[in-house]
Amino acid sequence: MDNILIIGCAGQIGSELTLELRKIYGDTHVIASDIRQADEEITAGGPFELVNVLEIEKIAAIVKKYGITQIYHLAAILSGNAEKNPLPSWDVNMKGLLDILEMMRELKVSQLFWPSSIAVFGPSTPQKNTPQQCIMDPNTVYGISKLAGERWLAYYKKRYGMDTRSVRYPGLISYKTEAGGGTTDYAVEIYYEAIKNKKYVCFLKEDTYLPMMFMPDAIKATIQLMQTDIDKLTCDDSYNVGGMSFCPDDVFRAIKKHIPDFTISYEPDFRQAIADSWPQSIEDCVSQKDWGLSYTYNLEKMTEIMLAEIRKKFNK
Ligand code: NAD
Ligand code: AKB
Repeated sequence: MDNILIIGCAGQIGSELTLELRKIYGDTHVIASDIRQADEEITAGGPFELVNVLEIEKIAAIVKKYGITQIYHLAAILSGNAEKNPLPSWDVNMKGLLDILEMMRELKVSQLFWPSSIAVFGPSTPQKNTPQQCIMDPNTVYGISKLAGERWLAYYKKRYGMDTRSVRYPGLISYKTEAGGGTTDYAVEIYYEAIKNKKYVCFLKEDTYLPMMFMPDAIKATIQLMQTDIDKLTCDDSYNVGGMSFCPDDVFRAIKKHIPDFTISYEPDFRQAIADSWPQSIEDCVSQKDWGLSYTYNLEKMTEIMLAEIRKKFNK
């Protein structure tokens, strides 16, 4: 029986992935952890530990206490926040990962999921249908940490035979938990502002295309990759995952079909340069072939669900 540790369970992905994994593996077999308190749904639904990923001895003690066999390491500082505080962010993103890899090797924990990002790509990368293998020259502290992290995953796999798995998530959109300080956050905020104030000031330009994905598709993909027979996995660093590609104006128009008096204005900030260095769309045929990546949601379906769920939250 697998015992799973999630590090960073209170965030945008962790708050949904934890609940999904508990449905599959059982509440007591999925240990949630974060540096901050998580929602009651998580803390009351199964084991929860308050811990900083940089305190590796404490994480090792948790691993021994629960007989952990798999780790989902989600704790990170995302692109926008990392640019405000580069060196401390590098520590969380990079030292955090290396300590986990080394601790897993020593304690013989077999399987790791660690997410990478479209941020591994940079200005010299082909921007449309970005392939699995191509030039990667990230110019943000977050992107550099993700690219280095991918290489460390491949290193531990090759050198120590560890089962490390990863996907390059695009921007993720969800209604359960706020987005965590990234460049793609506008695509979450816009739905909240549409419901709350019927207007939104966007920090990216209207025609900034980025790869995006609705959270249920991301959770399904993550679990599918982790459950695939290791012999089928040909990629030793991180798999491309494409999802949709849209720009702020596309989301605005999709929302306007439901809220005709919704308005938008544009005040691009420092995140525009980050977005401009990232791909507009991603090619993910290797993921489709190796582990059956597929999608259920497009912009229209996602918009209907986002608006309905946020309305419920705010009784609007
Ligand atoms: P998030 O910021 O919402 O959540 C991260 C969680 O990690 C937070 O709950 C935070 O409290 C926790 N954390 C931060 N520092 C910590 C520390 N020192 N010790 C323990 N916990 C700590 O981020 P997310 O969107 O859930 O992203 C999770 C992972 O997925 C990250 O690695 C991120 O880079 C990656 N990713 C996310 C997206 C996206 O659009 N959400 C896209 C690509 C990749
Ligand atoms: C961010 O914008 O930083 C994240 C990501 C795409 O990695 N959402």
